[in-house]
Amino acid sequence: MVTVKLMENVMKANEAAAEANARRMEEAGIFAVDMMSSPGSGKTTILERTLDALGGELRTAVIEGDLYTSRDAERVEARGAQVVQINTGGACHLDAKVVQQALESMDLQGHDLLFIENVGNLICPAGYRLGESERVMVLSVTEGVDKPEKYPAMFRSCSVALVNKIDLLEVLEMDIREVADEIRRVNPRMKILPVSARTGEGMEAWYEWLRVEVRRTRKSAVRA
Ligand SMILES: Nc1nc2c(ncn2[C@@H]2O[C@H](COP(=O)(O)OP(=O)(O)OP(=O)(O)O)[C@@H](O)[C@H]2O)c(=O)[nH]1
Ligand SMILES: [Mg+2]
Repeated sequence: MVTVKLMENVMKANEAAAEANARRMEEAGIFAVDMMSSPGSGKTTILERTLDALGGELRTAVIEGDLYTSRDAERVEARGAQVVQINTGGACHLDAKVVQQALESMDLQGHDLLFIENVGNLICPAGYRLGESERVMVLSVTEGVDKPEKYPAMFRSCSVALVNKIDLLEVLEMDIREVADEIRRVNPRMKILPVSARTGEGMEAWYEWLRVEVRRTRKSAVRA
């Protein structure tokens, strides 16, 4: 059927562009993270805090994916990062082609770490590789413990879950172990980092993970 073929072609073109993006970033020795979550889980707040903490240590750039506005881009730019805004014009996810265009306008050699904040959506972004080194998702505790089972593709496609807003656990009468168990039922290999971007609790483990991955990426770029 024609519609199936069209979709196959779209996915093939995306894979090819994702491969090209991955190669470019590997050559430049950049560790690239695709940050995904539902709207409002705290992706931008986590980025702001991360830039404050690691700004003096890692040269960090950000690609901001948003439907129409540049509000998140302005927030991270204020923290000193080089930022490229992508407005999808209503599309519910980024794809590798638009990221390829964004990479063209960036000084890749001058950076160690690239965050790509995807459009807030727990479904569509999971299907599109961008050429990232790792996929990281944010699940805020206010979203409820049933989300891993209801949106398994996103949880299976990521290697790290930042469980955000743990400062609210007490008000919500929630146990973080219950959230972790639900995630592991869907993805037993997920690295789970409970954090509060508001208070900073747990954020050091996230920074350490980033430092280790950046070092590993740099080393393999030097060897190649
Ligand atoms: N209590 C609490 N609020 C938080 C925390 N992290 C973020 N928020 C708040 O949650 C709201 C949404 O945060 P954002 O960082 O904009 O979320 P986002 O995932 O970037 O949202 P989109 O880009 O629209 O998908 C803001 O009001 C933040 O201040 C946290 O750890 N604790
Ligand atoms: Mg945001």
